[in-house]
Amino acid sequence: MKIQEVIALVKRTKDLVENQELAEHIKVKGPADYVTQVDIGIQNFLKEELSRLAPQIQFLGEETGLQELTGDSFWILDPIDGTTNLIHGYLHSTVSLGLCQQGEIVMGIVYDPFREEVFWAEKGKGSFLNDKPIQVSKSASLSKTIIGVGTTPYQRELAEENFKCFHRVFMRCQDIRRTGSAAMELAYTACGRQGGYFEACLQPWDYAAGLLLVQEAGGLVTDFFGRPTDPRKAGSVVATNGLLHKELLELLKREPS
Ligand code: 2AM
Ligand code: CA
Repeated sequence: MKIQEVIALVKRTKDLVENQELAEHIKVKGPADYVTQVDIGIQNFLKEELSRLAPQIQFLGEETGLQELTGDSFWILDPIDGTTNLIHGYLHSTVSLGLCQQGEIVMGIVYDPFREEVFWAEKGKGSFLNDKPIQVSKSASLSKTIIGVGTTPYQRELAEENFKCFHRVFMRCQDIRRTGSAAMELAYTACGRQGGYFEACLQPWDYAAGLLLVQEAGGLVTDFFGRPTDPRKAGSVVATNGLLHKELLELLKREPS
């Protein structure tokens, strides 16, 4: 199976992502947590097509939730990362697909149909945006870069601590940004549009693909405590160009309660 075949499949979701009528068919999963007919349509389409392309690989998708996976090899799909944006026609949503083998992401694709941008990476082979290689930014200081933040909208009890972190980071960097799609934040970190990104309590499908994009573009991904990210588990994510990592982690230290 070649990554270009998988990319071709992922790009076939464009019409579904851009179908605003389907995006308005919404089901509430939890606080600030929604699913639309677009999410479900894309997941069904890719699940079926991927099993045709590679029948031996298992499947984990956001809309089926975390489950016991017995095999060594499985896809991790977020059919729409940035569902709230999709519902509002905000045009910042991505399809995120990773391939996990023996606990490691070996292939990652983040597709933004609104800008026709496909970010992709294979383990050991670098990261690309469409047909061009990409690298993380070269900024060695927060003061010279943008930092993306994520608000963990479904766990409002973390808001006070999160927003204290945003304040600390904002005072040190050029500016902060918030796209509403974790996969897009990671892709933008991989191609150097921003020096880094962080968010508490993400799920594997939010960051599986983006994690590899950042690593293969020369960057670093850990949790808030600097520990390596396990793509099979939920947790916090800090992604940077590597040079900014220590400075950013320092600002994310939780204050003693
Ligand atoms: P989603 O659009 O696929 O739901 C926004 O801060 C980021 O958090 C988005 O990438 C969003 O992904 C993700 N997110 C939203 N609800 C979530 C949940 N219940 N668990 C984990 N991630 C979630
Ligand atoms: Ca989603």
